[in-house]
Amino acid sequence: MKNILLMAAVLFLGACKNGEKKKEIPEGDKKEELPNIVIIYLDDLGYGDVGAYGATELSTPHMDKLAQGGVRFTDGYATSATCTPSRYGLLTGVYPWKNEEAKILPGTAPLIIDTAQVTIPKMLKQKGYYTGIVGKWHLGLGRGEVDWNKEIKPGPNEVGFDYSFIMAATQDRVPTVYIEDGKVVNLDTEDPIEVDYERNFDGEPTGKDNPELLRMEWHHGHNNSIVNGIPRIGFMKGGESAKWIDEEMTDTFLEQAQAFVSDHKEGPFFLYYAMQQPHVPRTPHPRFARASGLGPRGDVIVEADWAIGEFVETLRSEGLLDNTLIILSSDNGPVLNDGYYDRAVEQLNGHDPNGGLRGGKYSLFEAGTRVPLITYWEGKVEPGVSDALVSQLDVLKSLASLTGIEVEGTDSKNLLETFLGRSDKGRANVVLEATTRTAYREGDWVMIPPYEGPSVEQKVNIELGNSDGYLLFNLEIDPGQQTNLAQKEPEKLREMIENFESIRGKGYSDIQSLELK
Ligand code: NG6
Ligand code: CA
Repeated sequence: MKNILLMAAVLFLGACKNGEKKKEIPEGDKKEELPNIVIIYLDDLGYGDVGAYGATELSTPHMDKLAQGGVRFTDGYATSATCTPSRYGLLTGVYPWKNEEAKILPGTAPLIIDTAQVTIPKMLKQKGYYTGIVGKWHLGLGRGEVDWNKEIKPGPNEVGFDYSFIMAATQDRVPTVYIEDGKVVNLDTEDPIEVDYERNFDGEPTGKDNPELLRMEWHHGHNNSIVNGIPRIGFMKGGESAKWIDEEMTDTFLEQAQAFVSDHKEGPFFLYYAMQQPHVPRTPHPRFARASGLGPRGDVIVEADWAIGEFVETLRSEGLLDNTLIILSSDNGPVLNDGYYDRAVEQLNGHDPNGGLRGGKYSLFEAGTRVPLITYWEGKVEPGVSDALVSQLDVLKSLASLTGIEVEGTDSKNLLETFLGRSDKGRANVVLEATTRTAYREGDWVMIPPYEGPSVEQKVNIELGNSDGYLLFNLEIDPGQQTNLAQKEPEKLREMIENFESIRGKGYSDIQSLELK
């Protein structure tokens, strides 16, 4: 009897010990138990631009490796089909159509995140995380009328980032300078920067008037100030010593991201590594020029993939890979000609950036917002492929759950178990957005309300999802959204509209009469 009791006690203690060992999700009380978190975010990378998502003409071994050792989501969505709203949704967990300012912003736009709002970095700071952003911001800076020669705020540092090394807007928009913790890097005070999106500065050349100064031609838009022989959106004067060199941007951001990791390896840290590829202008470093055989768009994807490999190698060599959750995704779908002649269309060579989906950047069809989404955490994430419906909105509450933080409100859902590959449960529905126009996915169904406007945006040659009647698709049988079932499935359509309106409210369409036809 005594022996049996003793054995039972030993077994019990053993079980507790095992239980303790198995407790893989840190509760967050002790700083050292918290994992590091990195979001690697690409700009305009399409669903089909990654080998793991079916690309055959383009090689992305480093992203593929993350997909193979992590969870590759087939149904992961960005919150919008363009950059600013999408990034707003990712960082705040709030649907971007709830914020009227969340539209593609000029480089002079004020900050659109309320400094009182919850954001991923702000939330993580509560648990002692050191938080940083390296790369593209595009969420506005200052309160309007920014003086680029003084401290520029509010910006990332006022919404939760301890450290920031950013470009203000996009690679094709002025100011074409890096900003570190609110100050323009390498600025010569004798040569102050001025920026204007309405008027040029006297005597300054432009893409429109000085084609002889260009080494990259503009196709539409992009004909204002010329920097490094590339015409941009917006006018800029001065700041010569501070101007970035486009071909070095990948190395610059990578070095910053690596230094951030090495400097804060004691952890826990959160890094938002917001890469510029493959957004225009596509300017691969000469090491990557012609690396893909698909022209500059392919080359910069290969370049980005290399940088991701280097970055992951830094995590490995610092001994952090088993204690770092990596989330890799893109802010919106792909576009070929986005305003410069760079042979992206001509040199496609059979590559399908959409991965079989309809539409693209700017579109309410699937390719606008369905993007590569991969989670990776050595020894913690159960590798596999997940078809759970997940949105980048959900990163916020899932990270809150991972780190033991309570968050009120937002549109984010805690899908931590799903992101870690331990559950197939996704969200039941998601509102899709293409800069203010919205659509609705529930289960395998997608409903796109009627919208005015062209069905195809001619300049970028992308179908936008505008039509004068409701569109209804079943993605399970029709992933390419070729067959509109609105007439054939009126009951389903009604149910989708009702459920959509219960989240979105009415008045979402610019077409007044929304009677079902
Ligand atoms: C558009 C630009 C496009 C790109 C986009 C923003 C023109 C004609 N087109 O207005 O080139 O910069 O804005 O892209 O100017 S995003 O990925 O940042 O949303
Ligand atoms: Ca983008």
